[in-house]
Amino acid sequence: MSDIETVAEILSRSKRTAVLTGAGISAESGIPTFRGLGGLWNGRDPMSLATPEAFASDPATVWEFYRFRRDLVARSEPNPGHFALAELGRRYSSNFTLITQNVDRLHQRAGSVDVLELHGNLFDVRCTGCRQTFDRDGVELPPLPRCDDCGALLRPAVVWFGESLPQDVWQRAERAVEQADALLVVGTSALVYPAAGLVLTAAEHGCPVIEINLETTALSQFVDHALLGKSGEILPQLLASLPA
Ligand code: BV8
Ligand code: ZN
Repeated sequence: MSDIETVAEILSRSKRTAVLTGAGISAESGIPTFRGLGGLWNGRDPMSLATPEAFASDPATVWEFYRFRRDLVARSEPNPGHFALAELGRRYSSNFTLITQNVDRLHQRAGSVDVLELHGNLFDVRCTGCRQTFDRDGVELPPLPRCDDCGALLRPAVVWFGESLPQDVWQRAERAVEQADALLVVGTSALVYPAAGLVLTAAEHGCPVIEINLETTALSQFVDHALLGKSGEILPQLLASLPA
């Protein structure tokens, strides 16, 4: 286990920093983690709902799941961990890439810009007919929302299990990690691929990997420095230890 000063030293020397976040960074905002949604939502495993098959067979229930999460996130606020990463991004400016698996947009609400959303977001919707994407942030959606243009069913603009990630976003994330000289991995169980593979990519390129998590994870063996604890506490401490 490392300490904050060691990690701050690595970050202060880094010329190109990449960060990969997961649901854990939003936990202190009151948003249950993906595997921590009590593990169940209305008795259903979120994993069984976040699939094209579930949407095809029971769109109303899948939409109920996503409306529940949209409402929860809309009532939540970014926490000090999100704000610390936004400040880190401002200090590193062009040589800082924030990659997230999260769909809650709390990074953007905390001030982070150019966030690479590997799994989409809860606020855009996509038409299953004409494929257009619409911003429905702040909009109360009906049980089965339909496209104003073609009348087909709208779906959440998230990447479901079994669906491929947006190619342009994925390629930018891969390139950022390949070129990084420090990778910060925050609040992810590192079980979902290809996102978790970014950590292996960094390790293969000899990039120091720093993990911030409450516990060890599937990828802790590839990590050079582990800071165990809450990201909402550790990230501000890390920021405070960096030269201003
Ligand atoms: C793909 C959007 C192929 C939706 C998400 C069989 C069939 C099909 C595919 C597969 C298969 N087997 C494997 C796969 C691949 C599959 C996969 O990886 N499955 C896993 C479960 C084994 N991946 C896919 O399907 C991907 N697509 O492979 O496509 C393909 C290729 C070409 C053409 C066609 C297809 C798509 C994956 C994307 C799925 N969508 N989200 C939605 O959100 O509803 S993933 C979902 O899990 C969330 O986005 C979440 O971010 C993500 C990962 O979870 P974590 O973020 O890590 O969250 P988790 O709860 O797990 O962990 C939280 C962590 O935080 C814990 O470690 C905890 O200790 C820590 N923590 C908690 N509190 C704090 C904290 N840390 C610090 N501070 C705290 N306070
Ligand atoms: Zn349409």
